[in-house]
Amino acid sequence: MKFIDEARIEVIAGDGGNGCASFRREKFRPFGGPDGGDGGKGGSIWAVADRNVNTLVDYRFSKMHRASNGEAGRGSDCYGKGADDVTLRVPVGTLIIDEVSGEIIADMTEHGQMELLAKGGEGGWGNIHFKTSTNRAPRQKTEGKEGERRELRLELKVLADVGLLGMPNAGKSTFITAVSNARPKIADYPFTTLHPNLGVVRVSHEKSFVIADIPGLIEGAAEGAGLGHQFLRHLSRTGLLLHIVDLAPFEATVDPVKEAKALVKELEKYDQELLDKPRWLVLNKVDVIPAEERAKRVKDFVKKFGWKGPVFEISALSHEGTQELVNAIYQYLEQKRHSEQRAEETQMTEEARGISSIDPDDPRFKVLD
Ligand SMILES: Nc1nc2c(ncn2[C@@H]2O[C@H](COP(=O)(O)OP(=O)(O)OP(=O)(O)O)[C@@H](O)[C@H]2O)c(=O)[nH]1
Ligand SMILES: [Mg+2]
Repeated sequence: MKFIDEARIEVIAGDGGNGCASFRREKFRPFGGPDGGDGGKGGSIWAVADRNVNTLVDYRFSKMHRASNGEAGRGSDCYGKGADDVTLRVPVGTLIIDEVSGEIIADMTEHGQMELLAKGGEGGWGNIHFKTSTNRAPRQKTEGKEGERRELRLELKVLADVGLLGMPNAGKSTFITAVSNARPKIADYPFTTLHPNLGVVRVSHEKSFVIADIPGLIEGAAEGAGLGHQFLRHLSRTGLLLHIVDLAPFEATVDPVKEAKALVKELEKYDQELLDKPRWLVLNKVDVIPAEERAKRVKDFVKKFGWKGPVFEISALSHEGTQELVNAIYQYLEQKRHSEQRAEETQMTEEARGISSIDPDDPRFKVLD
């Protein structure tokens, strides 16, 4: 499932420094010529596509991006210093649109691609440039030009990195609300969530991922019970599934282990590939379990469920343990991304060397006796 991550920003390039009008004043040189230097250029603002940035979430926190002004020129032939450019790193796939004209300024399709968003103003000229044979003492100078300023909309189509699985009321929507910008409806009745919701989780600066909350699954979903299981298709492109379990069901007759097993069965019926995806167990609602019982309840559950993978204990409501889970997810996704990148690079070098392009059955490569 794709959704559009969006941010609105303002970019303001620096103004150019003014040129200077001044004259050489030195002892024993009564009529020193003009020596006013040029102003420096204002800083420009650039966008660069970076595959290590995943979402636009950082741009919701910092909306205004400014480059410094160039320094003014001074006497004694001093040129003003140009200001540094500012570079904004955006995810590969970001579309940059002028908010006022609606014009697409850039489509950042490739890692490393650089585009100018706002040009810094040129510096003004100092009076040293205006000296002519007839005017040996010019007083002219020009002002620095204003830097460009633009309001921009950034758009990025994103796919979910992580999918939430669980029975109705397990706390999936409460969890995505606790950790992301998504605000789905939360209620204590089953099937509150009717459509998938995506949320962006910001771990820290330039570190973020996307999570999908889907409707709850119940036993018999494959046969159409509850809302069915067609929503599982939204999780097919995710890299990690979180199986959220209500460890403290309100009704005493409900057995969390039985429910968790039923969910895995439904997953199996839907698609072996989804079942084989990396899956972590997230035991939710630990806030309602008395502290002294917690460890035993968790241990019993894991044992009866026969679970060997990673386990997290959280309270989506009080946020206990949610940050640790978010950090672990980010680390996991990051490692995965790096190994995929490495594999891609190795493949590319092998292709360049012609290794993988040689097919032993290709008649062109047959050795002739
Ligand atoms: N005490 C406690 N209650 C929680 C916690 N997480 C969720 N709840 C409550 O459980 C109920 C169900 O939460 P939801 O987040 O709507 O559950 P869901 O898994 O999204 O449910 P569906 O959308 O129906 O599949 C709500 O009343 C929540 O307030 C928790 O950690 N502790
Ligand atoms: Mg929900």
